[in-house]
Amino acid sequence: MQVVYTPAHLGHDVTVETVMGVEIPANEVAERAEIIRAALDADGGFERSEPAEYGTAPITAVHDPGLLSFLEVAWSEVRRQGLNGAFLSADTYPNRSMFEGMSDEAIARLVREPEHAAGRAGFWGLDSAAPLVAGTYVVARGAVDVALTAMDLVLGGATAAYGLCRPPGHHAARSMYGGYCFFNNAAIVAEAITAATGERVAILDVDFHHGNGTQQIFWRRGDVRYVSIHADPQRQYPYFLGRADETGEGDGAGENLNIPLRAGATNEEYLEATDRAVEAIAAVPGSVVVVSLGFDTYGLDPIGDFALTTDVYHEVGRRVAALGRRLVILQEGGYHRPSLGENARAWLRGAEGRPFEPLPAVGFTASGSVV
Ligand code: Q9C
Ligand code: ZN
Repeated sequence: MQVVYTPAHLGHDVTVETVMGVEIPANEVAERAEIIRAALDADGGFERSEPAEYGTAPITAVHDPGLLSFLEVAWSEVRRQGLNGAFLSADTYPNRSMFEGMSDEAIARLVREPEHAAGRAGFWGLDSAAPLVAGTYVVARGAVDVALTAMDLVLGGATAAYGLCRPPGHHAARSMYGGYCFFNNAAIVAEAITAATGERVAILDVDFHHGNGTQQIFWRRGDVRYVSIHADPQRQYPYFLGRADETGEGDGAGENLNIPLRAGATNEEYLEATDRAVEAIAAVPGSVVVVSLGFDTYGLDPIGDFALTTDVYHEVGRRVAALGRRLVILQEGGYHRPSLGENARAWLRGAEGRPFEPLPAVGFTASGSVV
């Protein structure tokens, strides 16, 4: 399988984030992509390719051009406005209750982008968990290029291709960034596939979190089926979307399937959910599936609460590939760095029908010697 990767992701150099007002070391860091890249190199069974450049047209096919313009200038505005923070996050958000009782016309007129960078971050952002830094815009554009390059490998005849996207994408909605995501790589690819082929497309989202952005973008679409297995939003981010009764509207009625799972979900429960998800995809026509692949479902993930082990990723990859459809596999989350490389190898080898044997763990001590 081809692995699309670019070292350009290093420019989105995030070191800290805030969670509920407390500063912590960032979860979505550059090392994640480097660990996966190194593990797939060490495997020997994967080939690497560089992304091509696709420009902004595929992005504005699913995102508000205003979001793109904001992200493009956000960091230079931070510095122009004399803000000295390590990253940009919002000051206030336009909470829906701020406008309670006002007419739709009034709201349409009043809810607009202010000048202050921290107000603009509130206008376009979902939460404080997507640190925006100097390199973010260029790197987020690069992640889209990685995803579209993987798509083109598949449209060109490959059975599957893997895009090592960083930053991830599935929390980004048409007019919103958030949750470590800036552009919705999977949604951009799904839209581009429908445009190129005229076929229906399915998106299977197996990140630990609900892909609220992907769901929102395709909510009314009859040609894109979104199926997601994730932590119940009663207890986990993004809290306000991801419940089982969200099924789509209009042409999209019945095209959205959410499978929320309990805390502590086991391999067995996860495979049951996988079978349901795969069945929902097999039920409608189409020859390509876009996979939003996250490893924050792993038992030791610092922000997840499932109990999965590496073996189950091999089996999930195998069951998804057994659909007999071509796969554009795009990296989303996964924050337990010691397991990321093996989990990615297991999933992708499963998708290729290859067996999985663990590679001996290689670590480095503080003095630099191999252990
Ligand atoms: N207590 C992705 O996995 N909130 N995004 C973390 C931890 C943000 C996750 C809070 C989670 C975003 C792509
Ligand atoms: Zn996630």
